[in-house]
Amino acid sequence: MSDAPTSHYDAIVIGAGFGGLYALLRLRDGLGMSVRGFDGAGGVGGTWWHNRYPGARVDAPSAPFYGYTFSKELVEEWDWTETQSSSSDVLRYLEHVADRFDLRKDFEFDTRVTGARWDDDEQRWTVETGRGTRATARFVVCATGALFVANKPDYPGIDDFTGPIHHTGRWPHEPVSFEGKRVAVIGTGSSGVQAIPEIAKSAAHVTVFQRTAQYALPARNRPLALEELQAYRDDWDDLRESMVRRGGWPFPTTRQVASDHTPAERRARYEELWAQGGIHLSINSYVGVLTDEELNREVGDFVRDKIREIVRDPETARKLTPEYLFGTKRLILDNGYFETYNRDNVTLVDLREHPITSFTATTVRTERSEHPIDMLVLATGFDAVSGSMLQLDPQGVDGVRLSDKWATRFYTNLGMSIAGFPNLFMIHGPQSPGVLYTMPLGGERHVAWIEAAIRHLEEHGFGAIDTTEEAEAAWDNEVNALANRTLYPRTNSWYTGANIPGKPRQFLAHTMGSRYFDRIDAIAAEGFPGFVFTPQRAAEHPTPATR
Ligand code: NA7
Repeated sequence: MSDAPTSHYDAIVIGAGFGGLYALLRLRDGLGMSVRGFDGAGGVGGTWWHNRYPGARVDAPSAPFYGYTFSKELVEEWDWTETQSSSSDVLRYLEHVADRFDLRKDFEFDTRVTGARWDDDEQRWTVETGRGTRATARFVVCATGALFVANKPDYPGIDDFTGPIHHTGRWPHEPVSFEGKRVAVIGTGSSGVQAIPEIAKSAAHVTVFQRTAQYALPARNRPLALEELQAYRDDWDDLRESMVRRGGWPFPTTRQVASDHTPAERRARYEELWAQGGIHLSINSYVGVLTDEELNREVGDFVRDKIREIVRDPETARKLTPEYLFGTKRLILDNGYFETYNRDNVTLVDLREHPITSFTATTVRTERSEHPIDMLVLATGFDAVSGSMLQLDPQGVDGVRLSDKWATRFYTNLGMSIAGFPNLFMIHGPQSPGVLYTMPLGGERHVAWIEAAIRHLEEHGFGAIDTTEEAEAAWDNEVNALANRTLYPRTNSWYTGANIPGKPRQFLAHTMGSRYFDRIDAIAAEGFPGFVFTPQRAAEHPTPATR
């Protein structure tokens, strides 16, 4: 590490998205600590700072549920405008939160943390930033984002392409015009499916390069009437309680068993839920869509039929029809995705039939065809969940690097703590519910646990909290066993790490959010079994820079 001047804090928070903002707030105002936040972006927002591609929207139960729940005043005062919030609305909301709780002054933006090293004698972390500065702190909270490290394909010649290349997960902040342009889009996950209809509205031509056909359910986004929002506010305590009890989902999920209905009745139910939009078809049709293969295939068949109904050209419809088990990749909520293929200016290339072979300065080539293009949009996703922690690559006890510890498998305890990396906490880390739960609420609950752990440590005069490899192995077994009860692991997806060449194959999320959060609350209440506390070593800590 360099000889840069060093500032000292009680805690450092990395990331200014939902999780990081709330972590800073609680550690600063709840624990009275001096806290410094860092983010490589130019402002608050985290994922929402970077994912500003056209059409970007929340793909979970949205307004007002995709927002903080800790402050009723905040719920009362923020007027969400649509049922599926757009990325710009979420960003405005987070800017409002940052101002309302005076969080900006404690963050350094445009400042990426490039390294973090634990000193076992001092019981402190030292972090180094891309600006050449250094800071130390007793605690580091990594709110580094589950969808942060962009996955960029390395097709032969891609760097020879002379037109603009935009990754959806690193979208420019200046407006991007598609007017009159021939645009290639690679990737049809949520980002591609959301962006393609918007790009097609003004581009001269859009050629979509699809590796896997996807299920997408109609989002049926619409303006959120103030009366509707007010009804949610009036009912807020119950709705929040419902989210806590039901895996982050604010409404009752179905208890209906498929075999109690005839095939015709089931079909009618699917139609109703399709018309309703959102993820209802998955969670409100029948119990077990993600565990019962027969039911899953039936729901999948229903969506396949819908695609064939919507897309007029039968060959295009065939290519767009997914084969994998319904819902085992992230379910996509779309706004006119399949309809877009009925436009004259949209062409679909199936990469399974015609793989991309190379790029030239002005074209994309497949084995069969060459496509002249003016712009390339990469909607190719992320090195999800573990990628941002590995990019940080902290060094724990004895200088062990996380990249070595995680070379073949991502071990954690509770998805928040890593053995050999004391006083370092992750929000939405691997093996926590993360992306399978409503993320703002999940982040709040992680922060509450971290706050309780630090409080416990302070009250007992401990200097460090760590976990053990035994606890990690037990946690790994539990997360795996739960995942194996579902159909998720049967499909290659970013949930299993399969989208990144060479990444360890492992189901990256805890599948039962409510059970998980009850469990971590109980662990905190029981004095943190599975964790090891070390007495404070340093007689005195460096004076914090700010308080
Ligand atoms: P996703 O869901 O990972 O989608 C990425 C898409 O890009 C998907 O269709 C991939 O096909 C495709 N892909 C990835 N690499 C390549 C290469 N090398 N060549 C061709 N196609 C490729 O990322 P998103 O950004 O759409 O969504 C991520 C999450 O953000 C989403 O779930 C929401 O929660 C928000 P594949 O299916 O792997 O065959």
